[in-house]
This record gives sequence, structure tokens and C-alpha cells, in this order.
Amino acid sequence: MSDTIESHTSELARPTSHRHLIFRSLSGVISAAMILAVGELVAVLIAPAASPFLAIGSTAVDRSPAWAREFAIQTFGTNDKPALFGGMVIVVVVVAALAGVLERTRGPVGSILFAILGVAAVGAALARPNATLLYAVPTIVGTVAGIATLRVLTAAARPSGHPGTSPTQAAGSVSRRRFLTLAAGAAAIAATGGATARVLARRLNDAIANRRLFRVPAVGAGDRAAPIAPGTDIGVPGASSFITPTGSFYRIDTALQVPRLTTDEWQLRMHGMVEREIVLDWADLVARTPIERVITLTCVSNEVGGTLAGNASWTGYPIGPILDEIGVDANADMLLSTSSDGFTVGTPLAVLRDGRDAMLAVAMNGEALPFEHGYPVRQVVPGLYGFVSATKWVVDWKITRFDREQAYWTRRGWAERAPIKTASRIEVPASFARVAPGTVLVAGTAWAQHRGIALVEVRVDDGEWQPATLAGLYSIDTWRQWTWMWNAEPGSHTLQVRATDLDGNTQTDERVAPIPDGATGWHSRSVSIT
Ligand SMILES: Nc1nc2c(c(=O)[nH]1)N[C@H]1C(S)=C(S)[C@@H](COP(=O)(O)O)O[C@H]1N2
Ligand SMILES: [Mo]
Repeated sequence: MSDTIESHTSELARPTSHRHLIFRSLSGVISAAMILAVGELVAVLIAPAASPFLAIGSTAVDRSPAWAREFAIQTFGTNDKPALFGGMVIVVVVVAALAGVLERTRGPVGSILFAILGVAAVGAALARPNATLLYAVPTIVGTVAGIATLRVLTAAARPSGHPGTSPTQAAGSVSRRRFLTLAAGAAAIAATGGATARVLARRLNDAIANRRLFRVPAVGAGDRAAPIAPGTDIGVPGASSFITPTGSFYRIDTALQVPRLTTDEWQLRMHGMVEREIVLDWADLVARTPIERVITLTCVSNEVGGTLAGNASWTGYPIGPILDEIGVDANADMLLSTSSDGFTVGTPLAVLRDGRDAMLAVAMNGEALPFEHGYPVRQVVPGLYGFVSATKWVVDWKITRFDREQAYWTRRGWAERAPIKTASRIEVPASFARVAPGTVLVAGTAWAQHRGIALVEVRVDDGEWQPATLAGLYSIDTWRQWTWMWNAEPGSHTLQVRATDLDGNTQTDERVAPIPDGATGWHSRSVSIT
């Protein structure tokens, strides 16, 4: 009752009441949800990579400049994708509300806005790698459903008749009820559609079943990774473990939708400056002799002291012999590898053929690769940052030259070649920890893949460098842990660390940013002794 009176007076005062604005915005948001949900559902059924939301998101990721990647990784770390999705949802809600407010029964400005955005999303979907005309369908169907929803809700939200007379008051409340009923109905349809799409996506996915049946290839005794000798893992609480558990291994890639290939679908097409073009399928791959190696991966975006590095045991097939089989042209110097979602990596052929354990990996820490880490096949190359070596979901190899091709990140301002720089970090005590005076255990990790760590030194408050106690060197391709006993006196102190590789080169204190080929500088940590 009071509801009717309030709306009556406000409508009398202002023809476009607050409630009316809310109804219109709501119409827009529900209609946009309808576009995305219907688009998602149709996409799941006919072309999973063509969902309008993902097509736009992926295009935004691929079009964003190098500094945007840096900003995203530095700000959100490996939560960059949830952050992007959150940001996209906010933009969608704002634009959709605006479309709802602009929509009129005669003067469909909001519908036109949706149509324009729909055309842009169709363009984005059609520009995805391996897109077919089918990729346009989810967005078109979704946009039509969304515009229809907007038309219906806008008509229902229209204030009817002249306020002030008692019959129209009744009509107003009837139309309000009608609007709310329709809006709730449309919201329910969109929510159900979206949820169904998610469930179907899992059900229809052969790759999940395929991965469940995956068996890690049996590695011959001579090709297994060396056992991890006692003293390799310092076992200090709060410090990294020598082997990074798969679940906490960092993940960095441009894939908003993790590719899900089955081993049956997987093929590696090898072509370019070769004597023999060969297409390797799963059976051909696993007919080879596998090796198992422990190798530390590092992302070029890792800041001094950062956590974008991980150490795992990898099972896979050496790359060198495959290159020999295809007969690489002597003038070629680059392997341009491409993932199933169109990401590219350029790796120097010389590095792949110098005898290091570069491999097509199929297992990580004794299990099938997780989809996020490249199932069914990814590259692992000791000594090079991931963006120039570690192609996940790799399906294409082109043998070429660095002066002819540029890989994904090189085109966006990152280096062409990028060996991993020597790095060291303090992990214990924790940042800004408060610790009792006396003997304090300081511990951390250092890496210089394919050169090996020879020395780690620590200093307090710019004092003398003191050698840390090194854990066992597992191999030159893995990180090495260290500890140092500190006789700590009360006060605020700064600890610093630096490492020297087995070639005798000590880390420089010169601070450079990750772009274009990796950060340098000494890691430091402030600790209060109280
Ligand atoms: N297909 C694909 N492979 C990729 C990337 C990518 O974006 N797409 N990113 C690379 C980068 S920058 C890094 S650091 C490593 C990270 O591998 P991980 O996610 O398994 O830790 O993957 C590399 N391989
Ligand atoms: Mo990376």
C-alpha cells in the first residue's frame, strides 16, 4: 500500500523515477546476461572457443601491450585471469545498464548498442586461431536472444497512463508486477542457460576422460631422473620445497580457456626449413624412448625475489633426435613452436641441439600434465625462460630463422632470445617478520639454470658478504637451496642475498625490470629482531 503511494508521488514529481531507472538498468543487465548465457550454451554445443565472453577476453589479452601484461602479473600474480574476468564483468554490467537506460519502445538505442557490440564480438570470435564461420553463431544467437529480452522488458517497464488517477495507479502497480515477473523469468532463463553450459562443457569433454586414462610412460632405468640425495632439500618450514608440488606450480599463459586436447586429437606438424615434413601423432611420440629429468622453470616476468619459478620432474621425449629426423636446414636458427590456441614461441635451434635435456614433456611429477600445464604435450627446455621455450599444448613446429619470424611476446616488446638470469631469494624469515634475538635461521633458493649455482652469499645491513651453506647441487638445470645461521642482534635489519653461478659470474646489483629479458638485482628482506 505505502509502496503504491510512494511510487505515485515520485512519478508525479519526476517522470523518470529512480525506480524506473533501476528497472531500465536491470533490463539491460539481464539482457546482457542472456546474450552471454545463450552464447555460452550455443558455443559449448558447436564451437567452445567461440563463446562471446571468451572471444572478447582473449582478443583483449592478445591485443594488450607488454606493459599491460607486466601490470597484470605484478598486481594480480597468477590470479591475473580471475582479475581479468572480474574486470570484464564490471564493464559488461556498466555498459548493459547504460543500454537498458537508453532503450525506448520507440527508439531502440540500447538494442542498437547491443547489436554493435555483438558485431564486434563476432569479429573477435572469427579472428581466433582456427576459427571457422561457425564461430560467429554463438554470438549471433546470443545477441538476438538478448535484444529480444531487452525489447520485452523495456515494454513491460514502460510507465503506463497518467499518474494521479486511481485506475492508473492500479495499472502502474500491475505493470510493475508484470515487469518484475518477466525480469525474474528472464534472469532465471539466463542463469539456467549459463549453468547448463558449464555442466555440459565438462560432460562433453572427451579430454577429461582421456586424461584420466593417461598412463605415464615407463622410463628405463638409465633414463630416470637421478634420485634426490639427502641434503638436496633443506626442509625448512616456510621455505620452498626442492620439488614444487604440481598443485602449487606457478601458471602463466595467455589462455583464458585452457585448451583441452585428447591424445587422439594431438598431432605435431613439423615443417619449414626441413628435408622431411613429418606429422607426429601420439602413437609415434610414445613409440620413442622417454627420459625423466628434474628441471626448474622460470618466467621472465619474475621480479627479484618473486615466485614465478618452480621445480618439477618431467617425463618426455628428447627434442634433439626429432630434429635430426626431420633434417633441419643448416641455415635455419629458430624453432617456432605454436600451441593449439595460437600462442607462439621462438627457441634457438642451437640450444635445442647442444645436448641439454630439451624435451616434449608428457608428465609432470609422475602424473599426466595438468591441462593448465600443457596436457597432452608441452616443451621443457632447461636454461631458457618459459616464453622462449616452454610451449604448452604444442601442435606445430616450424623450422625457420629469427630474421624471418617473431614469436608472440617478441612482437609485444619482449626479447627474441632469453636465457635465464642468475637469481636468488630469501624465503625465511618471512617478510617483515619479528624474530627473537640470537641464532636465526635464514634460508632460500637460488637458480642459474644450465650453469648451476656455485655460491650464495648473505649480508646484513650492507656489511660483509658471508657465504651461505649450500644444499646439495642436484644438477645445473635445477635450483639450489641454501641456509645461513645469523647471529641476530635486536633492531631492524635488512638481509640481502646474491648468487654466483658455476661459470664464476656473480649476480649484479643493478636493478632492471623484467622487460625485455628478465629482472636483475639483489633480493633483500627487512626483519625486526625484538
Ligand atoms: N601455449 C602457451 N604456452 C606457454 C605460454 C602461453 O601463454 N601459452 N606461456 C609461456 C610462459 S611465459 C611460461 S613462463 C611458461 C609457464 O609454464 P607453466 O604455466 O606450466 O608454469 O609457459 C610458457 N608456455
Ligand atoms: Mo613467462
